[in-house]
Amino acid sequence: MAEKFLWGSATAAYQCEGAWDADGKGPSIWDQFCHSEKNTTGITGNVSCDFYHHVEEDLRMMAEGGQNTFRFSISWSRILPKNDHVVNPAGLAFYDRVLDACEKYGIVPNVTLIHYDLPDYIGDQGGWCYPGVADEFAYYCSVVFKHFGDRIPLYVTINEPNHNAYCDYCVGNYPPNETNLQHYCQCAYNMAVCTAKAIREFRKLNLKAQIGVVQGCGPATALQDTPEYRDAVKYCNYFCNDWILDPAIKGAYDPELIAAVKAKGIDLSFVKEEDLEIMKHNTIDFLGQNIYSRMLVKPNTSGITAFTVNNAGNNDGSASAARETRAIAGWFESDRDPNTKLNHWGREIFPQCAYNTLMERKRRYGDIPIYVTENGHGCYDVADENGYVEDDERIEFLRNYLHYILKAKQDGVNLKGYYVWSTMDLYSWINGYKKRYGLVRVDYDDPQRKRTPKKSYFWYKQFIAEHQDL
Ligand code: BGP
Repeated sequence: MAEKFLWGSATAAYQCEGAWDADGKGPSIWDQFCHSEKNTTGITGNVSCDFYHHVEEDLRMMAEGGQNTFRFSISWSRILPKNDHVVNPAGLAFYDRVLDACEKYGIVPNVTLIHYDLPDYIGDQGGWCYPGVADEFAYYCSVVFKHFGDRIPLYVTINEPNHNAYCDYCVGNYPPNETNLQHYCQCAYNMAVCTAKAIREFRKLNLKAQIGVVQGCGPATALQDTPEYRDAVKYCNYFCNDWILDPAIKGAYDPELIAAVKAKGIDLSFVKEEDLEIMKHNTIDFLGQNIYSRMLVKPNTSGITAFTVNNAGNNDGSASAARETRAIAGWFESDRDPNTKLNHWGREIFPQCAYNTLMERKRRYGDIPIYVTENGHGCYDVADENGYVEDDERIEFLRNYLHYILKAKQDGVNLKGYYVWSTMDLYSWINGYKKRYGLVRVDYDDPQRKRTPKKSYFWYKQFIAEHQDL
C-alpha cells in the first residue's frame, strides 16, 4: 500500500447508493424500518443521491478535487440477499465497478463491511443480539475478502459499533428501536466477536491488505478534576470506548470493566470463553476514528438513566433547546460547557476534541496507525440559482478541526489519513436530507440528482494541495 498520506472523503451504502432493491439486492433493516410505520417522516434512502448510477461521475469529482482515497461501505444484503448463503453476482459486480473507477482515478479504497445496514433476515432473528450474528458476518466477510482480495487495501469490519449499538438499544431511534441496556451490552459484545471472527477469516487469506474497526465517539472528558468527575469519565469510557476498543486492539476486556458492568446488573451469560479466545488472537491492524464532538461528562446525581438526541434540527442555542445527552444512573451524565456552541442538532462544536481524542488513543494504544475516517459538519445549506453553496460555516469547521488533527500528528500520533464526511450530500439517519454534510451538493428535486461542488470542495482541494508533504 502506498505510504502517501491519504486525503479523501467518506460515504456509506444505505446513505448514498439508492437502488434499494435493484439487481437482486435484498432488504436491509434500514429498508425495512424506513418502509414501516415506525418511520414517522416517511423519508427513505430508496434513491438518496443515487450513487449506484453515479459511480463514475462521483469518483471523477473526487479525483478532480485532489482526493486520493474514498471510504465507502458494502451492503451485505446486496451480496447475500437471502438467508441461504447464496451470493448475488450482480452485487459483487456493482462494487467491482466502484473499484474499477477508484483504480481509474488513482483513488485508494477504504471499505467498511457494515455501516448499520444489517440484512433484514438477520434483523428478523434478533439483529446484533442474535447469537449467530458473528458466524453469519464472518461468512459474508469471507465472501468479500475472497472476491476483492487486495484490490481493497484497507478493510473496516464495522462502522462505529458503539454508536450503532447506542442508537439501536439506548436512544432507540435506529432499528430495532429499543431502550434496553442489557441488549446494548449484548450487541456491543456480539460486534466485538463479529470483528474478531471476520479478522480470523481475513488472516487465512494472507492478503497484503490491512483490517481495522471504526470508532464513533472520542474519549470522555470533564470540566473538573475531582475523584467524582474522574469516576464519571472512567465509567463513560467503559460504556462508549473501552467496551469496543480494548477487545479490538488489545484482544481482551479490562477485568475492571467487566466487574463494573456486572455490578450494574447486566447479565453477562452471553460472554463465551471460546469467543474471548478468538478475540485474543484476532486484533486489528489500524484504527479508524470518527471525530465530530466531545464526550463531556459529570457525576450522575440525578439517579436517572436516559438518552436524548435531536433529530429535528431545531436547536436554536437556547438553554432549553434539545441537545444530545446521555446518562447512566450512578455512572455519569452529560455535562454542558456554556462557552461552546451547539449545532442545530444539539451537538457541541469543539475543534480541540480532535487533538484530545487522537492523543488519548496514542496514550492508551501506542503507535497503532490511525485514520480519521469521518469528520464533518451537518448544516442547512443554501444554494444559489445555479445550485452553488457558499458553505463558509463548513469550511470554518473543517479548518479548525484539521488544525488540531494535524497538531496531533506533529505530536506523534501515527496518523495515516483523513476523510471528510461526506463526499456528496446524502441521507442522514433519521434526519433525512435537510441536514447536509457533502463537499458536493446534490439536487434532490432533480430526477438526475445533479451534482454541484460547493465552496468547501474547492477549499478542501486547496488544503490538500498545501499539505502533500506530511
Ligand atoms: C456518523 C455515521 C455516519 C454519518 C455521520 C453523521 O456517526 O457513521 O453514517 O451519518 O455520523 O451523522 P448524522 O447523519 O446523524 O448527522
